[in-house]
Amino acid sequence: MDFKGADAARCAGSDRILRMQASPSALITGITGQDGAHLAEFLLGRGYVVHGVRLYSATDDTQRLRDILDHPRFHLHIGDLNDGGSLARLIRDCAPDEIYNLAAQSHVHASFKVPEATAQINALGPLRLLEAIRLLGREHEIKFYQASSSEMFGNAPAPQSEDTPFTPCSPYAAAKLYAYWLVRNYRDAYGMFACNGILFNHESALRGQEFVTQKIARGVAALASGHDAPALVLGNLNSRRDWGDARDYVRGMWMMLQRDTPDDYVLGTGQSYSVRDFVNAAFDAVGFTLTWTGIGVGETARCARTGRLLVSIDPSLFRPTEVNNLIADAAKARTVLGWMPETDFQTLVRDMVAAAMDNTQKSHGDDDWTNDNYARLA
Ligand code: NDP
Ligand code: GDR
Repeated sequence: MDFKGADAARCAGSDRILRMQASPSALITGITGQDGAHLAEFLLGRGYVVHGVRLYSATDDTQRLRDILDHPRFHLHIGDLNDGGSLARLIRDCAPDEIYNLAAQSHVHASFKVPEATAQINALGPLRLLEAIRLLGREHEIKFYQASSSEMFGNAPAPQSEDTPFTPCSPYAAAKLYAYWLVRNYRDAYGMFACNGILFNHESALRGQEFVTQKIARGVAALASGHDAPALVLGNLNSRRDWGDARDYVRGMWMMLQRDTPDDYVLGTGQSYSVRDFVNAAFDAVGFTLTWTGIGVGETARCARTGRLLVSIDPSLFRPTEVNNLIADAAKARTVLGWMPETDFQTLVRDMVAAAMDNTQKSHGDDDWTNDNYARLA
């Protein structure tokens, strides 16, 4: 071995020893999103050094990270799933023990409008990450988590488990399915510790406002506050989802990477509710009872007491193809990982509406809001 090689081996060896003694470290792509923020907080709580990857942005996109930005074990880096070089550099420089690939164009309806961009990020992005790990020679050191999705099941009969055949119904789901198979292939071909978490819908106060749960929570809070808010305009009310709490799901991601062998796991609650159920529960949380009339795009909901219009339908919000009914069979995660969700549907809805209320209240400077206030205004 020449001097350079011996020196490099010594450095690599001491680096490994240092890392064994130091805190575990994780690289999270999609750090500015809902799951990125919750996972970072969870891992910091477990003593990790956390490297978060965000897109370059001229505006401040770190709102969800405000509580951890100054944490001494948290580091923010610029990177892009569309830029393989940036990913390789980050993996080399941060030398993480675990990588969580959460970055995505994550909006299903938007994927019909920007299918090529969606494929670049959601399908080829994970490929770039896996190749970077392999080309850096770290395929036997880094554990890799891929954010796969229940959308990959499409309209396969419910409940859906790891053994259910996939029938993707959108460019988003098709791109995620490519990444899913890639993870399995890199596991088999190169012996990588790579896992797919096939996660059903999970929500929180940090959920993006374009997703239906947050749209409903914020719309209800605005209507309940009485600040001249317009009625909530929604698309398909009949689709059913298995909605859980994001904080339960980021714990599940971590649990997958703590096993001795890599595998794929479904995470979900096993309960499904329609979008209409979510609307009813959200209005119920502020003391409104709804009266529904009409069918299809003519359906509306009014306040049962005052007759005020609260919900109407816009056909442009329907998707070209819809996923009708998702219900998780998470038995494998329960038995192998010991994972169980801790928040039920009613609590999730109430928490999201309460958080939306707080925001509405702060932005309008109100200070005395109770359910009775809201009910009086309806
Ligand atoms: P979000 O949409 O909240 O977050 C996605 C993140 O990816 C954002 O930080 C976004 O940055 C970032 N991003 C987008 N494009 C790129 C890119 N080219 N390079 C680097 N980063 C990029 O999603 P969630 O947190 O809800 O979901 C996390 C992951 O889990 C996603 O992959 C999603 O598809 C998947 N998933 C989510 C489920 C859910 O119910 N939440 C269920 C199953 C799977 P910016 O905000 O700046 O655009
Ligand atoms: P989804 O979440 O597509 O399941 O993907 P979303 O909240 O967008 O839609 C859920 C259901 O609600 C119906 N819907 C509406 N949806 C939105 N966004 N806006 C509306 O106004 C509206 N009205 C009705 C939709 O048609 C759909 O049936 C989420 C994302 O987080 C993905 O990244 C993730 O992979 C899956 O969950 C699991």
